[in-house]
Amino acid sequence: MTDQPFRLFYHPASSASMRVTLYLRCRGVPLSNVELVSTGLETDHRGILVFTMPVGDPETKKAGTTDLTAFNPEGRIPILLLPDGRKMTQSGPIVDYIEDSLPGVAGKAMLPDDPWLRAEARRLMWIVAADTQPYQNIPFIIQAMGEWGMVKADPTQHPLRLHFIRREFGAMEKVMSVCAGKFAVGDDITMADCFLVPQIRNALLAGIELSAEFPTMSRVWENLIVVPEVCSVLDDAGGIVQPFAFDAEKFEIYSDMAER
Ligand SMILES: N[C@@H](CCC(=O)N[C@@H](CS)C(=O)NCC(=O)O)C(=O)O
Repeated sequence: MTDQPFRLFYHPASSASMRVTLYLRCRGVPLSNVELVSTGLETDHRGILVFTMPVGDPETKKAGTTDLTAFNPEGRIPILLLPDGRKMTQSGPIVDYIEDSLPGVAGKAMLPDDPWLRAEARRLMWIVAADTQPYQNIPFIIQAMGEWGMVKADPTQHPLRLHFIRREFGAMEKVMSVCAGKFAVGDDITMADCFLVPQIRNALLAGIELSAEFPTMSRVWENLIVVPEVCSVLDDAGGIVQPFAFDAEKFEIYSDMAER
């Protein structure tokens, strides 16, 4: 590694970003190793959150625009920028790369040593990142209502969103009833917990009653939210329930127009 830090482009309103910031905080990676760079945040005419390049950042100046797609063609965060200009996207590969590239960081690696349990942790991470978050994502729900004729409802508690959260939480509850200890896999915090926390936070905004429906996940959640590092990341992002997922006023106007 060079003397210059990696730079993580993230936003506190982004649940995929929170997977990485939780990993960094819990793993004890100093800001001198991975600098946190908050993106800008706007909303479009539908009320959907749009992450932008941070005004005044050297990378924004280089790109000549605040349009995030100029920096990452996926248009998504988190993004890890290396001092040599390479960029990595996708929360899973980002945490793996940081873990593999920071041999000097003290403390315990955030995956179990046992290969099977390591795979269990990765299984939970993939269920969150691949099978849950994309289908319950508010932009997807708003677009499906406005453009593809899906039934109209409050985007945060839309039936499609609830269906996918319940379906995948049901699967994770079964997996965790075997592998969970104090945390998702055993008694130490792992990367699986870093992926679970923001997804549970989204589920709370959707009105899911965790303790009634998913008791193992609920127990792990209760243990997680008293861990100081987890608490501090949640505080930075506005609390244990996601505070701002879309612009309700713009959404109302947009969905009224879509109905006509
Ligand atoms: N699979 C990606 C998901 C990233 C993602 O969906 N990020 C959201 C914020 S939580 C985003 O940037 N959305 C903006 C957009 O889709 O235009 C990952 O794990 O990093």
